[in-house]
Amino acid sequence: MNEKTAKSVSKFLSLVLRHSPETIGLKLDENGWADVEELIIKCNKNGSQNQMTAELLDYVVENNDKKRFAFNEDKTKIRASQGHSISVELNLKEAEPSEFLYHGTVGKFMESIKLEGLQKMSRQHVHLSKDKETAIKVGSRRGAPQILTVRSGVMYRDGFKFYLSENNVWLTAEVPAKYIEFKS
Ligand code: HQG
Repeated sequence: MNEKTAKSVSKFLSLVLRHSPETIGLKLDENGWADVEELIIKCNKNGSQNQMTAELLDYVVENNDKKRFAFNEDKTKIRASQGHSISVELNLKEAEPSEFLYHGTVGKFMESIKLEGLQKMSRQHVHLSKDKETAIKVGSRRGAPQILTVRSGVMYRDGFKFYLSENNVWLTAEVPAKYIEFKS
């Protein structure tokens, strides 16, 4: 499998399974699942760059660098494991985080984050990483990365809820500024 093809399919799936299924006339159920057969047909009718096949979908689910997508048990349905902007009920597992988690961002957002804390912006949750390396990758998508250390242990003990997605991204509703260390 050509890695360039796999990446382009992953991007297209992120678009339709996290943000705008309507671009290809797809409907997700309330838990974010799309019917696999319907997805394949609609990708092929509506502008996927690559010819979508069950094999290609299998490959992307298995080999995706961040395991962004998952099948249900009998592989009739597929969904994104996190990262949605549309409202879906993922039945995320609540979990106790380690003492610190990390968030990668860029300098231009810093003033606002100092005032408002980390907000979920257009997504359903604030995304946090368990190590700095991952946070650096997340921040680098937008420019020179700035890494924020989140006092997740203290937040948790103060009653904030944390969730761990299927693909091991830490999620929470918001991080008030007082729980953020601005020097990493
Ligand atoms: C920033 C990717 C101003 C925040 C990644 C971020 C991740 C604020 C941007 C996942 C703010 C939102 C999510 C505030 C937060 N004022 N800016 N109060 N609070 N921000 O893309 O965390 O590859 O929605 O720092 O790897 O960058 O797509 O969130 O820069 O896991 O699977 O607002 O997306 O995963 O951006 O990335 P995003 P994110 P995938």
